[in-house]
Amino acid sequence: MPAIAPDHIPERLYPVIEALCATGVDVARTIARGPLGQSLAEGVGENTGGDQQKALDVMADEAFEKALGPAGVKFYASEEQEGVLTLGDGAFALAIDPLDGSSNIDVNVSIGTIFSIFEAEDGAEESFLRPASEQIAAGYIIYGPQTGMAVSFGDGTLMFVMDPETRVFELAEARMAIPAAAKEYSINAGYRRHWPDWVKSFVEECEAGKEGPRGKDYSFRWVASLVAETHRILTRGGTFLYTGDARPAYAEGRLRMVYEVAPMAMLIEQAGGMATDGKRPILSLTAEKLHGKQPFVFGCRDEVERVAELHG
Ligand code: AFP
Repeated sequence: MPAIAPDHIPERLYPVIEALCATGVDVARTIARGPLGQSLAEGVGENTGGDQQKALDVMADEAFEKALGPAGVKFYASEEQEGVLTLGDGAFALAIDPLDGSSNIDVNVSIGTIFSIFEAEDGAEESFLRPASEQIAAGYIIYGPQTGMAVSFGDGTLMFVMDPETRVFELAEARMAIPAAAKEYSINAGYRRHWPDWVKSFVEECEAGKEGPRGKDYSFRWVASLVAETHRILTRGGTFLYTGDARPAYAEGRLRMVYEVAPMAMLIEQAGGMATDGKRPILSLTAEKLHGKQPFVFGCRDEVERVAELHG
């Protein structure tokens, strides 16, 4: 029984999407067992980007790498692998954050897998170091109260939910539409003292609420799981900011262009939202390094445009 039906999926990408979903079913089962299974949150090392690697990061990476070669992925670029792996002679180049939100693994908060798909070029790295607008598909799998998948093939953003009885991903929404107005904003406020002035100005306008220039109250949300924040914003609107700040090694923020920022930008723009580096559209930018960081602002169009005005 395939993990997802071929309806709504371009025929040539179906084997890759089905392999992602089938592996996602297994990863979801492992996460749902939590401490009943082997330790998932135990630190097992450091990845290329210097982020701490948890056991589940490595398990998920191994599972996706094993499944995607036979499904047509030629080049595999993972947050958990230093270089690009050649998995076979398929037509696609797939970038992946196998398990995003690792700091939430042992506290039962939604985490996810993020993926971005290009046509494979001749060279491995050149297949990924190219304009983000050349993605032919992008999406995430979210492991939460529901296991689900948001995916875009360039004609809207679709939302699927895994039926817990059958373990099959079923279509829940054929065309997500981010609401025009936001009531929430998301940023790690613990680092306020390090923010650039234009970020402080945007957040202070939201904090000023009804009495301030925006003329309405906002709620603040921070889950520290990009997939969970994106899912909420796709579903009910909002604004997310992770820009560069004054901390050492955070000049370009924390999120990685190739397998976090570019795919989320495609999903958001395809749902009628906006995704920038604070002022320029993410999809107009080109990754220069496989694990390079990228300042990221996304969400409701009028909010992201306000950020760009303040950025000046
Ligand atoms: P981890 O996978 O290392 O937990 O990082 C998650 C993440 O990349 C992204 O999912 C969050 O939005 C962001 O980091 C949280 O960063 P802070 O811990 O600095 O708030």
